[in-house]
Amino acid sequence: MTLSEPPGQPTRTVRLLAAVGGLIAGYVSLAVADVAAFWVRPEASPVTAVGDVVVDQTPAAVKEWAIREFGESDKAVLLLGILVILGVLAVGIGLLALRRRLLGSAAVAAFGVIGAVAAVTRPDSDSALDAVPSLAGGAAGAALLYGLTGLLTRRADTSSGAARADRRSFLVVAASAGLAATGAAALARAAGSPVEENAAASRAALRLPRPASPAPAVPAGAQLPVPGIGPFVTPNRDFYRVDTALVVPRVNADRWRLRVHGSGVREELTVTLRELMTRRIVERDITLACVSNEVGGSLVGNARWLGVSLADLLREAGVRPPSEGGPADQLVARSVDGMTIGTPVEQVMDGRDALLAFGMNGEPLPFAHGFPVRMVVPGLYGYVSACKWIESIELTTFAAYDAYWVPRGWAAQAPVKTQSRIDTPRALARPAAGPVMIAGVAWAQHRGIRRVEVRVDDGPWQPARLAAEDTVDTWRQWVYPWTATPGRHTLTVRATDGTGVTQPEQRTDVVPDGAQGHHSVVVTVGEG
Ligand SMILES: Nc1nc2c(c(=O)[nH]1)N[C@H]1C(S)=C(S)[C@@H](COP(=O)(O)O)O[C@H]1N2
Ligand SMILES: [Mo]
Repeated sequence: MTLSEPPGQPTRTVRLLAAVGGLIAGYVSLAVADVAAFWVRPEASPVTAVGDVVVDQTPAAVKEWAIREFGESDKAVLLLGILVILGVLAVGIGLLALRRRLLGSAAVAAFGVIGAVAAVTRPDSDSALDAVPSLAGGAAGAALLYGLTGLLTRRADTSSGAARADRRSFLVVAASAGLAATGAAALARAAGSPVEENAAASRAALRLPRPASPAPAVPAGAQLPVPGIGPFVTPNRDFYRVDTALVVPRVNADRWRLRVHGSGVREELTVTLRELMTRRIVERDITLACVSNEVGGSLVGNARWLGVSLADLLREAGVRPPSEGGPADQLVARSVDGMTIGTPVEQVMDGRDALLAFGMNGEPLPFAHGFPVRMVVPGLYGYVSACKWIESIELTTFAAYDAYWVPRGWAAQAPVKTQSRIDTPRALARPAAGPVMIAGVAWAQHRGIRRVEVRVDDGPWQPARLAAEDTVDTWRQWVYPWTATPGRHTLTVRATDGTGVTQPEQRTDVVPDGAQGHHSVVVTVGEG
């Protein structure tokens, strides 16, 4: 024993090892829970369940900030944040265990209980089994920490040979547990989750029916031959993704059901995917936009959807829109992960192509985009229309029910606002003087785009050339050939929709019902 280390005070080495012990115990807890969740239900893993709770409790302003700062990586950032916090707590628990061995282990177990409570109280949890992964992880971590701390505290005399041997055992046990947990997690991942396997198989086996009502052919002139404008049809792999799901739900199409019920439903319906596919199949090009899309942003995409008419299905159930005296003005779609999306019944039944879609650009919906079935309604932002992984539709009223985003500060009703975006030249580009194509897209779903104009600096608004219109439900490309002169220039675009209304200049926030304002980019033109 050295003079600087009075008896009973653990040495720095021992404290360091205790911290490592805490981290390893935490890591093993998560890995064990993850492996168990693979078998029970991937969404029941504690980090996902707690993350889901955080997502649900996050105020609109923070969500908006997260999307702005991190875009589609917002979920990865959240999970990383949770892991960092858990790491810090694990170090603290490791050090605590050095003094209060049982209390340290109890703390690890308590985290397991927190994870279990989060997992079973998620809206998509329908079984107490969802508690198992967190509890198993907590128990494994608690036991490991108890054992490891024992090796550190067994001998009061930390400098004796026996104590050194204990520390070696500590390292061996810690490393073996860490490696075993990593190996088990890797094996589980490689083997694939048995819960998910049948979902993937059901998607692979799905044959899309031919449309009785095909989408009108896209006019050849809808895609402008200008480098730098995105494709008219957004490929599935590039299609933006926005949802609250930390783990993408993987629904087995063979077990999928959609229930239609509620106020004004004469005959409650439950349909399978097979039944849906025997109905009149409709194919349409529809541009989908997110309310969180900033002016100039990329949370918008255009796809060819295959599905059935939602209005037809509702009529069959006896539903009438409010204009025909129906009692329900809101349709609440609910997804398998508990999301609720409220859509005006009037718009769904006013003749527009509101779809229950199962196909996207020629393939079954990708899991991330709502497999097996989602809603798509032209002219409404995704959060009030485009429910993915849909499992029920309830007819109710806006007065009686607030869907998920409404208490979080977003409008209950949100038609898409007219928007236009400059895709090329990019912001801060340095084109050479001479001819430069200014080009991009404009959208005002279900109203259509009548005119796009471009302004250079403070000059007059000049008409851009519009690409051929596909339908009023799709975006429209435009191009303005500019003769660029040397120096710094601000390029601005504005669109006028099919009703003759031009985008206002004033920028507004995306909350509560979508951003307004003109998109502009600043470029510096070099000498020709
Ligand atoms: N189940 C579920 N459906 C959802 C959401 C969600 O979080 N959960 N997000 C909505 C939002 S905000 C948008 S913009 C669209 C995005 O659809 P996409 O991810 O296929 O582009 O899905 C909508 N449908
Ligand atoms: Mo959205």
